[in-house]
Amino acid sequence: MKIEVDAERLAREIDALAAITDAEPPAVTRVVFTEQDLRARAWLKERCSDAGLTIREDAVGNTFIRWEGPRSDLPPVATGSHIDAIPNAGKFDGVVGVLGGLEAIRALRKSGFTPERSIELIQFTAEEPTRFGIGCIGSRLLAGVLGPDADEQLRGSDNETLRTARTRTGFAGDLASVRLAQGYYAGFVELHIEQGPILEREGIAIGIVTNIVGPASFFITVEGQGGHAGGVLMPERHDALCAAAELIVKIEAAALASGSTDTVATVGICDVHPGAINSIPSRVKLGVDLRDTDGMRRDRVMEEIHAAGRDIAQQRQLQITTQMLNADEPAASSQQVLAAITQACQQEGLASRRIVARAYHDSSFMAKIAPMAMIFIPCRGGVSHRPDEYASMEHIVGGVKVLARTLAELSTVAILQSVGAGRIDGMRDQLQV
Ligand code: HGY
Ligand code: MN
Ligand code: MN
Repeated sequence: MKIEVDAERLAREIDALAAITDAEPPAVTRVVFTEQDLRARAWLKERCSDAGLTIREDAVGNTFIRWEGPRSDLPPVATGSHIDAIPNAGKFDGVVGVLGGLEAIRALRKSGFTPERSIELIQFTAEEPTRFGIGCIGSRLLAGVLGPDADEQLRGSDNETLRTARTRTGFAGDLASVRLAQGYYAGFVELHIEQGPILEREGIAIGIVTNIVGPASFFITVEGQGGHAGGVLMPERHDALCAAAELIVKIEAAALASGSTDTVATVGICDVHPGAINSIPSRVKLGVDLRDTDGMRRDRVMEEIHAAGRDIAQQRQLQITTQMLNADEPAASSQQVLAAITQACQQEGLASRRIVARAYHDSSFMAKIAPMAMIFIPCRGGVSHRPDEYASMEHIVGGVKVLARTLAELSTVAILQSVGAGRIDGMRDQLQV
């Protein structure tokens, strides 16, 4: 089967989508449920109906674009990613997986391939945490990691609940209806830029993702005593920012001392109150992001951070409290999907290597209900979440071809019914490549 990708059209589509932004190009800002998000969704749906695919949206705006196969009695296979973008981001994060997924379907149709199982492309709502404080809301709800109570529990930065925001933008219905059962999909594979430097540094075209880190995020609030920057002498102070600064260094030290470079910790938010140059900070809110491929090790580091907070609170006579946002398990890829991706790389003659995903993805949650794996392509300098994020069309086309072949393989009934049979074992042998 020869897979031909229309690289020009795909490049035009990536640029057209990037132009739907709340930021000055080349930066992309497209926060969920904003006008730009809705414009981008409408634009995507138009491209998908032009391609002759059927479209359905669920109560939170996850969008399901389906290529119907004759065996509608069997669970479909799926691919997908996100088109929302954090402020001042690039144009490839998530988009490569959505537009690349659409192109993979178009290329398969053009090659004359007909799937036995249906193939579905999913555009997930709110992969980024920008508006509601946690990411992957659409895929968490779909996989049952979040329940319908998220409607009232999740509040946006503008204090709007998820229910108000989604219904205001036209996504009505009971949030419980978003949930898909275990086994709803026979397999899920996501194409994404690596958002790290390894593939480019090693000159390798495809990363076959074996596992995705487990993300945790939480707010730490330090409540001290404010006062006049001149009138309060140093020994009498309970300066919230000095305490926070001490804790930030302890957070970094805890991650560095975990025993593995797979542990990463970031304090990405530091809100200082009242934020006046001549006023002692009375309150500081820190936003902490802590990840690891090993959930136990991550939780151990998290406990060390909480203990450091308790010590600092005691020494400096102030309050330190924590509000957990999420602490998700790492996700492991399915051998079956990994074998299909490996075979696809060989058929396309593309060098590949196994790799860990250090960003989280919708695949992290799709792994809860379906055999999952991811396909990474290199991005320049490993840069992401910045306007200079860049992936070459050569690498994008390579990723789309591997995705197309993987979907073709997974949509073949035999492969999924022969799990454990010779065919999978044969592919598993190749996996040792
Ligand atoms: O933060 C992440 O890992 C993802 O890009 N939302
Ligand atoms: Mn991202
Ligand atoms: Mn992403």
